[in-house]
Amino acid sequence: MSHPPSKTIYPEQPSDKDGQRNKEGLGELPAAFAPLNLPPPEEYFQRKVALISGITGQDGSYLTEFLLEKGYTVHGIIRRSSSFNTGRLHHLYEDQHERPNKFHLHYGDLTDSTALVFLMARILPTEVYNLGAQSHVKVSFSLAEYTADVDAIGTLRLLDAIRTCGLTKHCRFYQASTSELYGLVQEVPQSETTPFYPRSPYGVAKLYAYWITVNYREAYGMYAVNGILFNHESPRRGRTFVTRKITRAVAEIYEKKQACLWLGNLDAQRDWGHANDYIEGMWLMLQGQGLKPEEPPTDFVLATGETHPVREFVEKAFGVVGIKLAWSGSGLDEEARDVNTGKVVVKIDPQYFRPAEVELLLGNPAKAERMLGWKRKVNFEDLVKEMVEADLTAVRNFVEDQN
Ligand code: NDP
Ligand code: GDR
Repeated sequence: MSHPPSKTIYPEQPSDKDGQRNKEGLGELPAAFAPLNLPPPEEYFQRKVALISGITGQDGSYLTEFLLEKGYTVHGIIRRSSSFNTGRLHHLYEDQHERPNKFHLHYGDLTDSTALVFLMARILPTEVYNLGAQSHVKVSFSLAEYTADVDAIGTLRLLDAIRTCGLTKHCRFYQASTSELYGLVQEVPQSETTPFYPRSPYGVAKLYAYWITVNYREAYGMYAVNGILFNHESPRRGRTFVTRKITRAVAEIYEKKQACLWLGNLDAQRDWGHANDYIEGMWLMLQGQGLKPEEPPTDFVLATGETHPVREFVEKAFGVVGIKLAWSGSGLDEEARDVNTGKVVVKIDPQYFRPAEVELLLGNPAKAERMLGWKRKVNFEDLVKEMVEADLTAVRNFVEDQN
């Protein structure tokens, strides 16, 4: 694939009153609309400055730690919220005395182009990680338009902010793409070449974001890549995602603070890895690892290559606190009892089912392993154990995180 020239032709200008084309016409302009007075890329890239959207989320917090460790200056975009939304970053803020001027938060929103352009021009990042999203699949059925605005058009806004500031050759762009693109899977396992078939407004919005990232790479020669990441979890996972909902409930049930865990589809299968492993993969994608100098950037799947049903996650999580389950019934009447006490600890609630479900995800990370030298480190059992143990500690210490 060859890169197009770095110049673009301005579109025809509207006719003037006499029906004549404006004689001054804009003619050929550089790809950037308002180039800042920037040094050439080689000099510019001496700095290591990251801009992260979605910094307050699970992945944003791990990525910030990772990049600060590597000596980056990290800027994050946070949304105005009437409640506290920086809990996952709190410990990094406390480190400020040890790393002065290395970590900065700015108000902004993926729905606000002006703010994005302003931040881009002020920060002049060398790497942009677009992790911001309405990321809950079930919620996207209720907030379909909003999800499209943030997840799809928000990605376009961020890419255009880079262009507007004349940074197309000066900054690298990571797009948080997702295994939800595969949806109704067209092959098993799924790789970079598997056709997409999204099954939710979230998946469809992310499909636009995927393609606009590819398009800007091809149209403007931008270093823009998609990381197609399969589910990744951690103790920092939001509590409405199934893994964290389960591990928190197991801890609460074990400590006798909750009676029963209510879930939806137990048969769905996911390729679950640890978020911290996936962060390194994101960064490697922006370093050009495995690419020859003349090769354009390329997209990668990050996955474990294993899949497990939700039911198995439930069993393993209860197993960590020594509770063995006995399942009975089927469909909406399925339930699980604690074998020792006979109490029902898992039941089904139809409100947690989705209008269209993604039944099976299983990723093939071979390309990332080969080109990036990336490999997940944490296995399924250790992931479940770490999450349950973290929730046990939190429940015992009355910690109510806001995740
Ligand atoms: P989270 O839901 O934990 O975090 C989402 C982040 O996006 C939060 O910081 C949130 O801010 C922010 N955000 C939401 N709406 C906006 C907006 N309008 N403008 C700016 N920021 C906004 O997600 P994860 O950390 O788990 O995921 C990170 C990214 O990776 C997301 O794009 C997700 O779709 C994608 N992804 C995640 C996978 C996973 O398994 N975790 C797998 C594949 C892709 P606030 O804290 O204020 O809500
Ligand atoms: P997912 O994650 O939709 O894969 O998206 P989630 O944990 O929400 O669901 C996984 C599977 O579990 C089933 N399920 C339930 N899900 C939730 N949330 N709550 C329940 O009570 C419940 N019961 C069963 C679901 O039906 C589903 O099949 C996540 C997000 O992080 C996305 O942003 C990301 O793109 C994908 O992972 C990869």
